[in-house]
Amino acid sequence: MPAMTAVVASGFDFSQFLEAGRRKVEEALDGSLGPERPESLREAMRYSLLAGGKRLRPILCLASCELAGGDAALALPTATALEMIHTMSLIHDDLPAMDDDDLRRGRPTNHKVYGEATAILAGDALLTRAFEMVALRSPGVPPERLLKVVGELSLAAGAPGLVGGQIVDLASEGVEVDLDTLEYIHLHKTGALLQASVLTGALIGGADDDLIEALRTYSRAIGLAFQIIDDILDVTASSEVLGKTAGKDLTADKTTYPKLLGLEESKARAEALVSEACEVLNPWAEKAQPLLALARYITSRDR
Ligand code: GRG
Repeated sequence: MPAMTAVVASGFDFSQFLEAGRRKVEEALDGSLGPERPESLREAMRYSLLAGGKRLRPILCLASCELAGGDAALALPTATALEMIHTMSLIHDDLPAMDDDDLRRGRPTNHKVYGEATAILAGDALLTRAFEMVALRSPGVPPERLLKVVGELSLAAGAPGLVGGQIVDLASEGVEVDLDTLEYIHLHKTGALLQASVLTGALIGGADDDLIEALRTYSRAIGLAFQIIDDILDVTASSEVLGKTAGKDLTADKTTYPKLLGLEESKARAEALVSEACEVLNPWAEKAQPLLALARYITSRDR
């Protein structure tokens, strides 16, 4: 069990919150697929989507919707969409043309089981289903809010986000990379979708401009912190615990925070970012307990 059992001083039980969130998300994900044809496509989509994972992005989305005063149930289709985009990015990232990995979420990667062509198409189908979830399967949310959600998801998934970050990441293998470039990679490859997770929830919940601005700062900081910790875990944790191949950054000759700054300084950076993220939510202190605890979880997690 990862380090997630802390009960925050106010009586907020983070462990319970996380478990309840995960259950809700798992159920929604399970009901989100179908009726894809042929069956092999649906199987490949389900294989990766329902393979577990921390479900951090959908949980951030639901928590942020509630902080904005919205009903989290209305954000569930978008939360599902975020996990679909994330899963697609993992399937594509594992392909031989990218990170070329054979272990993900504790099981063989999608292309190892279904072949490269089906894995690419299963990722494509998840990406497009994500937008379907928002546009066609989000009853009760005003269309103007959904339009903004579609905008945020497009920016996060495309060239201004994941794709842009991934391209620079791939181009940086075996090359000396400075801290600015590394931050660019982390903020785009990983941070963009975490930021979209927080912002889309807030938009659905009807957040005002002040809260959106604060959440923009919060999510940028936790997004960067998340990837710094990912870099650290790649060095310090085992493949068994991570559910993916440990030590991959070294093998692929990637520049990481530990490589540039060392383990201690990298951890300190991540912790400083989390403090910054929490501080900006001060005006919403009590209602923001879930987001504050999620930020702290990012630096205390062990997988
Ligand atoms: C095709 C539109 C399109 C985009 C794909 C392949 C790609 C572009 C981007 C790669 C993005 C990527 C895989 C970034 C790494 C992000 C990361 C830290 C993943 C691990 O997230 P966790 O720890 O994993 O939340 P779980 O399994 O817990 O969900």
